Amino acid sequence: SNQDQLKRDVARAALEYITPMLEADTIVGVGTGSTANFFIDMLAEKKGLFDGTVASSEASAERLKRHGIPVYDLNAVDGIRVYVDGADETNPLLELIKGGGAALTREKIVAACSDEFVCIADGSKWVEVLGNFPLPVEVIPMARSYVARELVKLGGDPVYRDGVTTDNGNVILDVHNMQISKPIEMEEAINNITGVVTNGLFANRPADILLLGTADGVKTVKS
Ligand code: DER
Repeated sequence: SNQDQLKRDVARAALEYITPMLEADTIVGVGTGSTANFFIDMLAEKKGLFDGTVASSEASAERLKRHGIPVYDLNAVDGIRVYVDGADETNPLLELIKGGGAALTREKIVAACSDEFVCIADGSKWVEVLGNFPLPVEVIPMARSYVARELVKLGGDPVYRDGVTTDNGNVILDVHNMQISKPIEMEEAINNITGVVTNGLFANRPADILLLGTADGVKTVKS
């Protein structure tokens, strides 16, 4: 589909952007989702030019290993030179909503550890105000109902993502109808709810650069 081609375009642009960074000891952080998968498949072209990767999900780790790309435990590496991952929404400040693929906790951890976060997205992810995409929140299972009630107090409409357990053994609430005009404050408010593990707002730590796939080519936006 045309959207798939835009995803390939930004994955290729990300590979070109990181190539000058690749040295024998370089660790690359790798995200989760369909756009990240195109990047993983292209990263295999550079195998041997860098040390290895840290993955933000078991699914991405498996895909990398199928290409013969080394995958390290985060605790085994000193740092991550660059993290490449998709997003469900991005605003002009490169504040993101992530978590569509239920990998938000490990994604946020890998992003936190990375020197530079490169977000790759097709143009449909670009919004002026975050919140049209339901905000994923990872929750300790026993706290699900309590957290849902607290999210309602914040103006949201939480929906349990039935049948989904995260790599960390937790559950996801997708919070609808949130007009997130103050992403940093909302991220902190949700983090303060007891039982919340992670929420999908990447605002306190936005992406450093966005490669946005459009019909007019790949646009580069810096935060
Ligand atoms: O779950 C995630 O955070 C993914 O990165 C998601 O935000 C993007 O997935 P996509 O590339 O399949 O649209």
